[in-house]
Amino acid sequence: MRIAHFSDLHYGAKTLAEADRCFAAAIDRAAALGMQAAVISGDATDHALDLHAPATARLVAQIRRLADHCPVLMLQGTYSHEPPGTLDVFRSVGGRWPIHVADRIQQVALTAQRGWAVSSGWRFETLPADAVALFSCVPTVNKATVAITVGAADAGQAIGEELGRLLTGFAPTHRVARGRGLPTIGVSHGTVFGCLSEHGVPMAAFDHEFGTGILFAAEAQAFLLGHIHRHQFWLMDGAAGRQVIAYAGSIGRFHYGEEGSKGFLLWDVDAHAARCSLEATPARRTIDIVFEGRPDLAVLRETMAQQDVAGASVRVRWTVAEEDGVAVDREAIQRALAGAAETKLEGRIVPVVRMRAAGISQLTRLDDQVREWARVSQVRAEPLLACLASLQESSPEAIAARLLRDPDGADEGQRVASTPPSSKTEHAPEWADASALG
Ligand SMILES: [Mn+2]
Repeated sequence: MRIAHFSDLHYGAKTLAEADRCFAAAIDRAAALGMQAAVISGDATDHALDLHAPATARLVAQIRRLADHCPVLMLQGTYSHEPPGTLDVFRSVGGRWPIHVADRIQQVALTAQRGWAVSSGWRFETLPADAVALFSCVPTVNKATVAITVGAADAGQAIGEELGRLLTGFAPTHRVARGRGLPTIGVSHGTVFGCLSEHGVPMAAFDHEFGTGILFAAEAQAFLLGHIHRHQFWLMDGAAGRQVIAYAGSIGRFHYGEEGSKGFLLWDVDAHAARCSLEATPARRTIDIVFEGRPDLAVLRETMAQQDVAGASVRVRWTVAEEDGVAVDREAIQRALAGAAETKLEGRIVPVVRMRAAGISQLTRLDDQVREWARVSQVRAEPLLACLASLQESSPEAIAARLLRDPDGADEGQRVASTPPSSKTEHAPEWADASALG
């Protein structure tokens, strides 16, 4: 079975042009490639949309167009992007083929008549006789609901354990389906432990929803994921054949600094194997130019001359000391960026907190800057460096947990974190501003 997997469309007021250009192209391409079913794995919208918003009309029109090509399955995504109830309207949209909205844990069979048959409970007790493919749907888990039941501190772990049980519980139905020669497909929206964000940051906190182990344990051939905006995949060859887990990534490039291609996934899934390939969308190109200090117009012009600027979105960032702030010529920067489709100028002004620390901005390492600031401010650097190290090495949760466990007897670095670096009160405002050092 050939399945088109779209994710994280993020239709919204500001994202409309990018989302709609990319999604429209993706639908055309997927239709040309002969998709037999379409899955949207969450975050169809970027925020709550009014009915009269242009983004609503465009999204509904595109989903309708998709449903004229093949059956569509839409999964509930992150609540802040897609508030509960957002997808209800698509149940009434119609089309040549049906649109199914999965906003609870359930299994859905695609039938020989190209309809959707839905399990009444969390899984089928008996697989429908006319099923041609089995989809197991795990929409966004509402952590707040779980926290009310088991307490906030245990919610993350409880969700992990329950999801593990749930996914393992799907395995017998997947084995039955496989025995009948049917492709089995998991669909979910969440964070896989250790995956890479679109900015290249590994997601390695311990409150993430899944490890790849529990996803593979569902014994679905394919696991279609949404939430992380960067395409990536995991493979395993085991008793259930070749299993593949993959994020489609977002349909377009919604932020500066996002790495990698954008697109949708074309999946080929049968009872024993799955494979997927990324089909690129015409996502916008972004160029990021960063100055430590005042933007140098000559350097800027030179950089722009080396880039293919036409049609690109260009962001220029700089950091200047408060006293130099007025001297940045935004008009001149805009002129240097002529030809760009969109420009964004972000100046950051560092308050005057280090009157006698001339040259601190030339220090590239943050710990060197802290040492220099401490020297100038005549405070001890060690406790601050300990704080810095713990910020770099520990997760916010681990630091908070340590402080809660031992609020005043903790090590020196933690004590300093909650009090100004000196008993002299005149240092307090400086400390408050010291966060701007970096
Ligand atoms: Mn998203």
